Amino acid sequence: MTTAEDIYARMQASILDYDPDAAKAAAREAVAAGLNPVEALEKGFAEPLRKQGEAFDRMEIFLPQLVMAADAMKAGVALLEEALKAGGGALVKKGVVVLGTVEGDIHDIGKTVVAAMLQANGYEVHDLGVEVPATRFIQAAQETGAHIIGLSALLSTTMLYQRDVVELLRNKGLKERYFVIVGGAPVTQAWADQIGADAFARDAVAAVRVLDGRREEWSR
Ligand code: B1M
Repeated sequence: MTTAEDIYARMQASILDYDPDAAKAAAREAVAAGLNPVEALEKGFAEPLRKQGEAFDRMEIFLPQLVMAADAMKAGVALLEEALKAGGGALVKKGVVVLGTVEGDIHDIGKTVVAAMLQANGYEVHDLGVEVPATRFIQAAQETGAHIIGLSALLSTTMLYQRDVVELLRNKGLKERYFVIVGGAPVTQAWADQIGADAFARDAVAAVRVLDGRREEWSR
């Protein structure tokens, strides 16, 4: 009998082997077996991808291999996305979010997962993509009537652009109008406090929990 651990092992192997077809097949298996898509994503794909990042750091693998590992994960995530979105089934629209990866940063996997989880839990999400300039976040928030601006950053250099967005909002007298949530691998609660963001979330599940828990602040 195939267990969840067998499926996770196949998912992990697909990332370590840089094999998008195997990633898709394993993700399909995870969905068919009814595994929790959040857990499958974390154990099956995110853990081995982080291992690849560490190997890259130690110069055991090179950038093209890291790109191939990420591409394999993206192929698998695309199949899990529907299951992630179906998970919440919320009928009430809780709020409008504009979300993107900040200027200078091309990492989009975590941001896409956050977008899927928020959508699954009743938020209307406008995903602005990657390398989004501060002015674009604000323009999109105004155009969509957003309550929340979500800023993802994966590099210790680009997290500085999260601060730029908060500062630009302040300079335009718009800071009180939007609830700003920040996240990404190098981002911490201390950083969020330092730059004056309203909230920090460590992962996609926490992002939903934080926004759900603080609704009165951003619907003010
Ligand atoms: Co990059 N990269 N990378 N990379 N990469 C990191 C971030 C790094 C830690 C790897 C390492 O060296 N060990 C390192 C950063 C070091 C630092 O600044 N401290 C690094 C580097 C250096 C670079 C380049 C500069 C390498 C180079 O060119 N020399 C370059 C940067 C290019 C650029 O952006 N300008 C680069 C490029 C790439 C690839 C293109 C190869 C690829 C990205 C492909 C893609 O996204 N399409 C890549 C990858 C895959 C990684 C690692 C290995 C994995 C990132 C990932 O997708 N994780 C990463 C190592 C690591 O993170 N430990 C690394 C899986 C994803 C599900 O998790 O993105 O953390 P994550 O998202 C989570 C949470 O962070 C959180 O929820 C998500 C889901 O649970 N979250 C939020 C994220 N955003 C949020 C927003 C929120 C709330 C929560 O609210 C709004």
